[in-house]
Amino acid sequence: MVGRLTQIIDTPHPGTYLGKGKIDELTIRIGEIGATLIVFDDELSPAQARNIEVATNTRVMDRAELILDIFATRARSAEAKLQVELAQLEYTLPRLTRMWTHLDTMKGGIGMRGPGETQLETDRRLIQHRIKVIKDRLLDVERAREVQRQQRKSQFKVALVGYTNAGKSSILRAMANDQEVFVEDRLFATLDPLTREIDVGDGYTVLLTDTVGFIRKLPHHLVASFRATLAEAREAELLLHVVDASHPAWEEHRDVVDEVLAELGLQARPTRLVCNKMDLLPDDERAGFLERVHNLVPDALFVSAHETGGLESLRAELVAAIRRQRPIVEVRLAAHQGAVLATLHRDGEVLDQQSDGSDMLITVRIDEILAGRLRQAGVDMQRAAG
Ligand SMILES: Nc1nc2c(ncn2[C@@H]2O[C@H](COP(=O)(O)OP(=O)(O)OP(=O)(O)O)[C@@H](O)[C@H]2O)c(=O)[nH]1
Ligand SMILES: [Mg+2]
Repeated sequence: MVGRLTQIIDTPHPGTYLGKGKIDELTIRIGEIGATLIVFDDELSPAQARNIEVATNTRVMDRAELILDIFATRARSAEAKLQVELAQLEYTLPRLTRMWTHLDTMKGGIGMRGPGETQLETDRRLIQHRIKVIKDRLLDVERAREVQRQQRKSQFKVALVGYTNAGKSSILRAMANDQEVFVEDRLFATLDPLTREIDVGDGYTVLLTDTVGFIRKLPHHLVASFRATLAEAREAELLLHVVDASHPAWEEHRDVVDEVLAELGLQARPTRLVCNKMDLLPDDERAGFLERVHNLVPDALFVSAHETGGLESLRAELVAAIRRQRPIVEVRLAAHQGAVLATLHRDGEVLDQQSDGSDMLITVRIDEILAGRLRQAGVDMQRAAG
């Protein structure tokens, strides 16, 4: 970066975002420092970007395009690559004319079609076709995922969500004791949802899923194309909202994440706030931080993915959540209740099965929905200890 220019504006200029004076100032600065690219930390309309490019004679990139570029370099799985490409194409479509401005001069007289225009239409069609192909492929991936999900139906599902760089992958890595989980000190290290089975102690396991990080002013194309990926989060019975406790703007980050969760229709999902990187908080800030969080979110957890034992409170909370949401029951079935037995095996997690005379005694972990169904059907069922 060679320079920075800021302006506080109530309403951006519809044509050029910045006012005329600021555009002139920008043009002069560009000439002085020899900048070759202008990056705007906001989303520009296609026309605004084009007008600024023309006025300054310099390539313009807005916040959305920059984030899309970063995503493109991070995408590793075929699915993530498709999602990023889709978002990029959808971003490009209304901006196509910009690329053909150099052909404007070749345009003929009034009412004639210039070569630029024809090319533009061809490009538009090609892009629209490609968008359709990608959407179809993503649907296939989504179906395959759905099958996988069905197979893991009975397990307790938890998803890590949060602002980029909060430490979601680090938590998954530490909990799963899996060094292959990718962690890096950069934005959007994770694009693909990754699920690991985690032993949380006391004989309980959970399926923990890591998800793509959120960011302020996330381009809406990206939110749309990552909706499928975030379907994993939608499946979760518990969301762990991870924040970086050492980041000065953590409260703002938390609000952004809450907004995106609401956009995804997940605002009512059981959620725990997990304040990570507690090891980075200076001692003199610790008390103030704890008090602030306790006032905002009384049941928040405080953890460190880097310290030994730094995730114990989270493990304990996961055990407690399973106990609350997934009780283990003992079911007594008579010989004629084979259908119930089949249901327990299909929708529950059978832990033990013994015969008691002509009856069957089954110890099974079930969710509230199945418990309700069994109760209604008058099945002999008792909550087991543990
Ligand atoms: N000191 C300290 N650093 C941490 C902790 N947790 C994560 N980090 C560091 O924070 C950075 C980001 O960690 P990630 O786990 O990649 O963060 P993320 O939330 O998965 O980020 P995205 O995938 O970009 O959304 C890495 O450099 C980690 O080593 C922690 O508890 N303490
Ligand atoms: Mg990550």
